[in-house]
Amino acid sequence: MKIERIELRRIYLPYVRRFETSGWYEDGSFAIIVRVDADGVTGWGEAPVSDGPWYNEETYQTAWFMMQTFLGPLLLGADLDDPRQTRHLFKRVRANRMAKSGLEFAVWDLFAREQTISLSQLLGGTRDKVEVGVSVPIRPDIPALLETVEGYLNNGYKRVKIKIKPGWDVQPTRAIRERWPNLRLQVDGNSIYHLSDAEHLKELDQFDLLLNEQPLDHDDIFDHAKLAKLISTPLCLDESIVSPDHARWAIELNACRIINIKPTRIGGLADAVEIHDLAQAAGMPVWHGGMLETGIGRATNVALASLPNFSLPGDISANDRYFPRDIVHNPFTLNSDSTLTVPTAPGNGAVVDEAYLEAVTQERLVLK
Ligand code: OSB
Ligand code: MG
Repeated sequence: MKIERIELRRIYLPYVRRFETSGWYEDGSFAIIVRVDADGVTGWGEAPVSDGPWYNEETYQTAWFMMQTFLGPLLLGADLDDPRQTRHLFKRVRANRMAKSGLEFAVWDLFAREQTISLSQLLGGTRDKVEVGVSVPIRPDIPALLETVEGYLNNGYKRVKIKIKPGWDVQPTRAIRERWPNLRLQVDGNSIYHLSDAEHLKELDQFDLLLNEQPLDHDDIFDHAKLAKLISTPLCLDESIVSPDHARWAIELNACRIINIKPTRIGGLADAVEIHDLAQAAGMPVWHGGMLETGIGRATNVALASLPNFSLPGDISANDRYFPRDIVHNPFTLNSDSTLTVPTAPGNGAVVDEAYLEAVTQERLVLK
């Protein structure tokens, strides 16, 4: 398929509540929504970038610039036989993986829609439902945290992740564990700790956590391998795993026992599938993380999470946990077994609400 037109939209879509981590907070999504057109077919993608370089180095401004100046022109006019060729087109451009993935997602969606098969099918998915949990932001105090968690449990989520930071780690984890002894619980420090905090992090071992996600630096693998020897809670890497090579290094160094896969952090679905396969061959489970995506990125994530080695619940909650109103007509709803149903419609399955998308668009650019 020859890519004839690329449209970028930077949106602002308010969240239902503030999302706060160890290093930043957000009150809404600053995602870039991508539309590509070829042979009368339309594909949609999303780069879930934010207003600052807090999670990784990208922001909506850098991603916009990279898409407009380098990545868009590389993709425009390209005649592709397979969506996996997109990563080769982009290979000369270093890093900027969220910018790449927004475009790459749209190309995958385009191919699946053209072949009238679901994105899950095109990626090699094997499940019709994916298990999901909820990621709970840092809250002002313990009563507020317990109330928030209780609300999500009442909604039907059966796995909870809490954001932690120094001064908000052992205590909130203990409070949740005491109240819900059997809850599937995990923590995420978003790179706020240092190896010298190992003794402190070891205190979390008493709470029977599923995993401890990315306590150390965003680009560290080496010290995580050291930390892994000092604590019994399974370490999971998020920020540090940005390519199949990084996954291989982490596996060979025993820097983690679990990998959080976010295709946007990795630069696209092709590399994400490669990491999935690599981990599977090494006997390592993966799970699907989230970046508070709109209904477009969320549909892409659900399709990827239908692959067989995604064996822990994902951070892919139903749309209404994030947005009062989303930019799709068919938001996901939570099934009673804490799953989302994998779309079977062609492509990622998202039916874009183009009128509302237009209403929340802050900036628009067409390349053709
Ligand atoms: O570290 O997993 C993370 C959100 C934004 C940036 C980083 C992270 C997160 C989440 C939320 O934890 C996951 C989600 O529900 O989308
Ligand atoms: Mg994380």
